[in-house]
Amino acid sequence: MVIQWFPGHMTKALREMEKEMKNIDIVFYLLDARAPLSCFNPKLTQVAKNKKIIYILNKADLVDEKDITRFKSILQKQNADVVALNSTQSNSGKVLFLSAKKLLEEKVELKKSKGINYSIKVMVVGVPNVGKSTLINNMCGFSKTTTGDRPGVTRGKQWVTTKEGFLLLDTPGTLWPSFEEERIGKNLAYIGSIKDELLDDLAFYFIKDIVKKYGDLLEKRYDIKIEDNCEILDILEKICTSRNCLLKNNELDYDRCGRMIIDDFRKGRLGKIVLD
Ligand SMILES: Nc1nc2c(ncn2[C@@H]2O[C@H](COP(=O)(O)OP(=O)(O)O)[C@@H](O)[C@H]2O)c(=O)[nH]1
Ligand SMILES: [Mg+2]
Repeated sequence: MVIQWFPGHMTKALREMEKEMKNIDIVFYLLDARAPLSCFNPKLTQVAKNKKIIYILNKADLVDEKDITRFKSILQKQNADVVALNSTQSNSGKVLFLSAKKLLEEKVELKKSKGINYSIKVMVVGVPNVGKSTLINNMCGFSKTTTGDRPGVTRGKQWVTTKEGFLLLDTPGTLWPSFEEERIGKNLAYIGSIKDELLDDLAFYFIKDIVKKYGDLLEKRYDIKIEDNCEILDILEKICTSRNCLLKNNELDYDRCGRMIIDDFRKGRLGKIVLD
């Protein structure tokens, strides 16, 4: 599978984030809990260097607790705070105020001693579609920024203030010019960080990548039976047939079927699946 995309506007966004970084106290680095290691953007990590970081395993509701524990222990090796979150659950973002305040206690206290009521400034970063805007809305307690289940919904600079006196900066999702491994690119595509129009046969590769570990989830969701050594195309065909994905001439509609499978995965309807 060849993944092509044009990171031009993302390069610009990264440059703007780099400029803004000097005003920032802390970075909330969002990672999709289903593929957190694939979500690590080397460019972003570079931009956020020397900053206090909280890693957020977002969409934690879509994975098992044991995977959260595994990812937490990997990330904690980087000497950073890690918080698992479901940003769609109201008030779940509250824990982040506490974590951030703790990390910045010294600065806030110092300002206080000078009579300044300091607002902690947070930059919220992560690949497209990881839930940045959803988290910000959650922390504000109402819908301030635009969210959507596709990359590139957030454009331009958006600061918002919370009741707790935090200033949050939403940022456009950023990718990077080349993936070290094809697997990373594919994982980012499955979780919706890369525009779907750029990808052919996504569902084919998705099934191929997960069938060994999660074949039973496919069987259950689509009411099919997957024999050992079954070809991937056969599995797609079974799903097509079972879901009645047909073209006008009664041929199987693999495209529609593929979109359905990917959408089911993204919304968590297939069950709890991790890719990393
Ligand atoms: N299940 C689940 N879905 C989430 C979570 N956070 C965000 N989403 C969904 O992911 C999609 C992308 O969210 P958005 O905030 O626009 O991502 P952004 O591109 O990083 O700003 C939306 O459909 C959200 O409803 C979460 O914690 N759990
Ligand atoms: Mg957004």
